[in-house]
Amino acid sequence: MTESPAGPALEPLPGLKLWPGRLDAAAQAALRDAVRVALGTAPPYRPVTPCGRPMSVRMSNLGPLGWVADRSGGYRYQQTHPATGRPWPPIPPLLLDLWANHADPDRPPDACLVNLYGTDARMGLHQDRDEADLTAPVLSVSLGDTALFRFGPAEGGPTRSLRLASGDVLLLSGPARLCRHGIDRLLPGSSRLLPGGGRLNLTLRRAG
Ligand code: MD3
Ligand code: FE
Repeated sequence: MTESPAGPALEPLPGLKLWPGRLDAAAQAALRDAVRVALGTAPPYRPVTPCGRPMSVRMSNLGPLGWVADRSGGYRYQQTHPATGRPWPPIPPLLLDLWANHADPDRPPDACLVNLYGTDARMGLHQDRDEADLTAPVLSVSLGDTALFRFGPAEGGPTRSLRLASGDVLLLSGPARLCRHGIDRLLPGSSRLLPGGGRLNLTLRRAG
């Protein structure tokens, strides 16, 4: 697997660590292809928020548990795809290796949320708190077009933004685990990795 220099290049908030370009072009293409195959049996769909609004980001999941949302059940993790009723496909080994190297070698992830952004998709500021153990880290991998990622302290207050480019890996641990965050917009045309453009974000978690 592709190795990069030892520590994270950036730690803009305590516990928020960024490895820019952690995956080289070959690793990005291999991961893109593995996810594309997996999504053949777990088709991306637009989750509907409890207030009835379809999200602009399309989602699917990999691994034993997947994050889902709908009008009736709210936000939760479940073992099956809401439309097909089938178990989610496995998490690709490359992602499990990244987790072992950067997050926690002793406790593997049991969920990988797949977020697909079209040119106009966005994700509003939120906290991730549907996981059973909120002390376990989250690891995010970005592929495709660069995104403007916004983040700020859990308690509220000023936010900052950061570009997440294809191949970047972000770790949210400790004090950053409950930070508020979202995606303001994409920079269209910034990557040629995904046919037709757009962005693919993979977040590894311990959900159960
Ligand atoms: C900070 N995804 O899936 S990745 C999400 O780019 C999510 O699709 C965004 O927010 C995306 O929940 C941002 C960076 C990220 C992911 C998970 C986090 C930041 C996080 C969990 C806790 C704190
Ligand atoms: Fe999030």
